[in-house]
Amino acid sequence: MSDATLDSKGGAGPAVADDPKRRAAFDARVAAEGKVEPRDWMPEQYRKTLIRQISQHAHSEYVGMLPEGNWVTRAPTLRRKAVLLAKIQDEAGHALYLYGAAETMGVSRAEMLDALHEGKAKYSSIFNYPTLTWADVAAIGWLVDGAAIVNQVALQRCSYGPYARAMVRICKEESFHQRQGYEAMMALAQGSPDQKKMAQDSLNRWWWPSLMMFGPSDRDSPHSAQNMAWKIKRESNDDLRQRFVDMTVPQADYLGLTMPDPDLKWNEERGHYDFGEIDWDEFWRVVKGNGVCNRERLQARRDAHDKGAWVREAAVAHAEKRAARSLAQAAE
Ligand code: FAQ
Repeated sequence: MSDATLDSKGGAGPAVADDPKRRAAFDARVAAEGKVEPRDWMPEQYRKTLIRQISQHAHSEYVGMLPEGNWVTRAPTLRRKAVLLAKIQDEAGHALYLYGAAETMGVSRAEMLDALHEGKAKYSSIFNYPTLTWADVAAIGWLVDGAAIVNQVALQRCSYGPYARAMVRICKEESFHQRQGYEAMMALAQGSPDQKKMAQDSLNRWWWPSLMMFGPSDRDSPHSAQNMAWKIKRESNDDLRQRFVDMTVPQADYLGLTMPDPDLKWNEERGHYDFGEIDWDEFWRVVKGNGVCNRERLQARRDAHDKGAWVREAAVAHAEKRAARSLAQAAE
């Protein structure tokens, strides 16, 4: 990206002058549910917002491999290990689709990764919690992938074409992730008393952080109004969170597990579950880099990046050698 620079939040893009005529055409296309494609004119703020959101989303998939990776060598059976490995590889694939989608907006992968490694770009708060037991791997599949799907199904209708299309495949894969997590949780919940206790403990620790994945409440969400108007976001943080609660409570009931929320109850009038207040102090603490695992996660990513430097250098050297060879052949 030669003509674009990253701002402090990882936003980028060439300086495109606002143009009322093009702006009106853009607004009309978005209003008519048309897709915006990479070569189309778009407001500079639309581009920056999408680079921020898509790159944060990519970083979440990328960092999100770490908590589960912690259990690959300790999965209880060969079958569980094979499934877990496949799932983690899927997350790496999701990061790649998403980095690719963000690149179509004129930011390079190296710039996005620098922003992550320097702590300038965010990634989902959920991945800053530790995976203490095997049940946490099950809980991630059931709850974290479950929450991710609810959010991402809505993003399939995002106005930016490459992001919306990436979401279609990602949702299919997340759906398999959620099912395998629920199935692993069921094995524990229906197992020995110790296994059931482990499942319950895991639900107790992951429930509230999963609700935080949907972001701040609508009244405290600075980006929501503009993102909804541009149809980047199709449903509000609170509406999606409510959908996740309504969907997940019966699943916990079926497992015979108890939600760690004394205020949780069905509200006949609303047709939804009421639930307790989220600890927003904890949310912002984690988002600002001070959760239990923030430092460890970033260090792990930086180390992996440094260790992979020789691969990137070798790939570039190989590409240069091939290019030089074809030039020489063409000159013969
Ligand atoms: N964590 O005004 P809003 C997954 C930030 S994928 C950290 O509401 P917006 C797969 C937000 O960025 C999970 N930061 O912002 C998997 C903004 O910060 P900024 C990731 C958060 O964008 C499963 C500020 O707070 N999914 O799990 C969080 O309109 C298992 C104000 O917030 C996505 O990224 C948070 N939870 O709405 C992988 C989906 N929430 O930039 C491995 C795409 C908010 O102003 C294993 N993203 N913030 O400094 C979105 O849908 C939206 O960006 C939201 C936030 C809903 C996350």
